[in-house]
Amino acid sequence: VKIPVVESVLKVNDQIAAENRQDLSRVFTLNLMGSPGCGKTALVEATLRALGGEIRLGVLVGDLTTTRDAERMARWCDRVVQINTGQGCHLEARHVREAIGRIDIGAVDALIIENVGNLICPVGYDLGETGRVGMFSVSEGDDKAIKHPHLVRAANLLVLNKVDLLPHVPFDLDRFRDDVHRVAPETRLLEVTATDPGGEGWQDWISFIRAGAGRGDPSP
Ligand SMILES: Nc1nc2c(ncn2[C@@H]2O[C@H](COP(=O)(O)OP(=O)(O)O)[C@@H](O)[C@H]2O)c(=O)[nH]1
Ligand SMILES: [Mg+2]
Repeated sequence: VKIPVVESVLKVNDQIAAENRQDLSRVFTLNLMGSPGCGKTALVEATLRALGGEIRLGVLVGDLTTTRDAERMARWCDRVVQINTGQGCHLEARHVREAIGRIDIGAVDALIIENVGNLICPVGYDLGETGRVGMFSVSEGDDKAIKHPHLVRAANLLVLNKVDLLPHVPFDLDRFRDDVHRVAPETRLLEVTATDPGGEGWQDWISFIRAGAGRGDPSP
């Protein structure tokens, strides 16, 4: 007897991600993952403000139901697509596939995908991105990196946001840095304030995007 087997969701996802990767071969595509409220949209907004006149940027943003984030970002960029996932706690490659069909992807050098706010579910789904950015913020507490090692390990770059709040919240920065280093010794950690950009971490973020723009391959 031949028993029918349903292909795994992840296998199908990987196939679609490979198609995305092909279509995005000249687009520096970042999959931005972090908890709800860590400042993902704020980081994207500040990036659009800083680089919008210089680099052709596009944004995809995943959210359960609203278009609030897309509205915030559309103030700075014409190429914004909102993806509503309904009950889904993460973006999948098929969402990105559909969304890149809605913008003139040939006119985009760098694409930021704000994933659904979640530190766990998005990690398992390849979207066809060039690189993954893991984001935390100081108001979440200094234990979040060590408690989410899969995200930390999966990320090509880590961002710690809201460092302006360090004087006001209990957050042991050395401990956080040590934890990150222990889990992913090679991965850079940029410390930023998305709502008041400036300083070394912010400059490194801007340089990272400038260096990648127009390249969809992760090699240097
Ligand atoms: N103090 C401070 N607040 C921030 C910073 N970045 C974002 N926020 C605030 O944190 C809240 C959540 O930000 P948002 O960008 O919506 O986070 P998202 O859910 O990850 O997209 C908003 O009220 C932002 O104004 C920051 O660097 N410092
Ligand atoms: Mg957001």
